[in-house]
Parts: sequence; C-alpha cells; structure tokens
Amino acid sequence: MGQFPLTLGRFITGKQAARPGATGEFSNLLAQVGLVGKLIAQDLRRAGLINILGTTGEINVQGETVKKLDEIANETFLKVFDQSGLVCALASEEMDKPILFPEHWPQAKYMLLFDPLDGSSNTDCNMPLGAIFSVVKSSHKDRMPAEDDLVRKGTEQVAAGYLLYGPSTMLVYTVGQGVHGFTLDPGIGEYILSHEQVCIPARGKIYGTNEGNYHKWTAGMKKYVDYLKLPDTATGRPYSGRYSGCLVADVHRILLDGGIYLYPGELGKPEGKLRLLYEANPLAWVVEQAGGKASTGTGRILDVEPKQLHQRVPLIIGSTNDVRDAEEFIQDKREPRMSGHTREILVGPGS
Ligand code: AFP
Repeated sequence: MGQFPLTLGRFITGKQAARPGATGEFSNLLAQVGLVGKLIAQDLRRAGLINILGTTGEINVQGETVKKLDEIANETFLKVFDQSGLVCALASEEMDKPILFPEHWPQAKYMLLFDPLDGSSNTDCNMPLGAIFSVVKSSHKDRMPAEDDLVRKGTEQVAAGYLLYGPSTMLVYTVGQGVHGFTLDPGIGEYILSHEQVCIPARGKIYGTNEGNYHKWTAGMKKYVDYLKLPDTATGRPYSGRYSGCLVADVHRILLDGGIYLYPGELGKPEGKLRLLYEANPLAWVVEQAGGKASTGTGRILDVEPKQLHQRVPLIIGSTNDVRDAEEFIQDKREPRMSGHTREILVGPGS
C-alpha cells in the first residue's frame, strides 16, 4: 500500500506530541492560517466572475491604492482570528494601528502580524498572489500587550511563513525546526505535506529584482546585477531573470530552486520598499531555516532593531553564496571582472 497522505493537522499534532507541555494552542493557530488560505483561495478562484477585482478607491497606510481583494483578505484574517480567540493582537499591512483583543487575553498569548495579500498588483491579471505571517509571543504576563509589544526583532518570532496562491495553494511555515510546505488538495479541502524539510541550494541560477529601478540603485547594486548578466561558464552565469511582482511567489521559487531575490535600498530611499515586520522578517526566518541567507545588504535581516510597526527595510534573500556575493558588491568590496572567456563570448574570438 502506498503512503497515506499526511495532512497539516496530523503533521502539527505529531510535532506537538514531541514537545512535552505543548498546549495545542499553537497548532490551532497554524490551522487557522490554513483556514484563511482556503477562504481567500476560494475567492481568488472566482475573482474575475464575482466583481471583486479592481480598487476600492482608498489609499492605505503605506500610501498604496487599496484593491478590493486587499480588503477582503484583510477582513478574512480579522474574522478568522477574532472568532478563534487564539491571539490577543493583530497587525496588518493594511491597517495603520494594530487591533487588540483584550477579551482574548490572558488565555491568548500570541500576536499575529501579516500582509494579507502580497503582490496585489497581480490581482487583476490572474497572476500569483500570497500572504505572509509572523507570530510573536506577548512578553508581559501582567498586562495586555500594546502596539509597541508587536514591534519585535526577527529573532523573537515563534512561527513564520506564507500562503502562496498559484496554480495550487500552498502553506509554508517554520517554527525554528526546518521549513515544511503543504499543498491544498481542493478535492478534500486539506493541506497535504508536499515539501518536508525544504533545503535551499547553496547557489542558484536565478535572480529576481525589479530592474525598472536600475537607475535608482547604488553603484554596488548595479555592478552586482551587471555581474550576474556577464557570461561565465565557471560560475554558471548569466543567471536567468525571474520576477513576478509577488514577493511570496518570487521567494518561493528561490527557496526551492536556489538563487537570489533583491529589493534593495535606493538613492534617496535607503530603507527600500518592503516591510520589516510582516514581509522581510518572516521570509528571512523561513529562508534561514531552509539553509539560506537574508540580508539588508550590510547585515542580517533578523538582527535589525525595529522601531516602528510599518518600518521598511532593503531585502536581499536566497541562496547563501549568492547573497554573500551581493553583499560584497553592495558594500563596494568587489568589482565585476571580465575573464578572457567572457570577453570572447560577448565580442567574439580574437577581438
Ligand atoms: P503588496 O501587494 O503587499 O503591497 O506587496 C507588493 C510588494 O511589496 C511585493 O510583493 C513585491 O515583491 C513588490 O511589492 C513589488 O514591487 P514593485 O512593483 O516595486 O516591483
């Protein structure tokens, strides 16, 4: 008889049984993230048919146009987690201030930060989307947490991961013991373990970045991307460019195949675009747990001292050797050198 599929529920329960003292609260929390994924995936499948594409006409706290689906995804997270009673606070990319649930405290000690719909410019053209989540634990036993308690370093996360809405829906997470990926089987409505202990290759052949921003980049960043495009058989260059506009989808590809994703700081905007607490930190932890690396260009993402809920940070993430190369270029420690072989490929023999 073939192996019976392992559902998310059973997998988490199995892991929980190996941790004496575990209450099951946390396992339930991951199951609720899974439920959010099922509900949103269902809306996305029919989005072009039920008038939920396009914008709401509002601008969010990030200064970005709000899509109807951003709002629906945010509401779904709020409803599921309010009803579950499992968290005492929620913070979202779509909300200026966190939502606190004093009625769930002190039983609920976890707090959830999330980007409810990542890559929302993809909504109207049926391209991949995602959601990113980070879980931290309230550090106070004697009082209900406040906004500041959610502003925590990446190393303090207790769980992190993402939902990917692609041809199939996936839930990928870590609790600090490796990374596991589950694929939603729509026929039975269950997430099935499809990627156990994901390991990112030490080097890849893919880079993902918005090259439309090239002229806003620092000289080091420009040199690194120029270097990736120079042919060189020994180091596997040129790399292939892949960029979907959905951070989750781009990082997921790199997690499985190796390579590098870059959303760097820019001239006049050194903090970059992506948000530290609910985009960079959770993805950084997932990638590190799979054996990769995540950097600001000058330091480890998980060590960044956060100051604000919606803080932005440059993100360079992926295979360890690729991220290390990028750091060297960004820190002006390295220059692209053209070997004789490269020159020959570019301009022909004997030139
Ligand atoms: P949101 O849809 O959550 O705002 O995320 C979009 C995003 O932060 C990320 O998913 C992409 O990688 C990045 O922005 C794309 O930005 P550009 O359009 O500037 O390339």
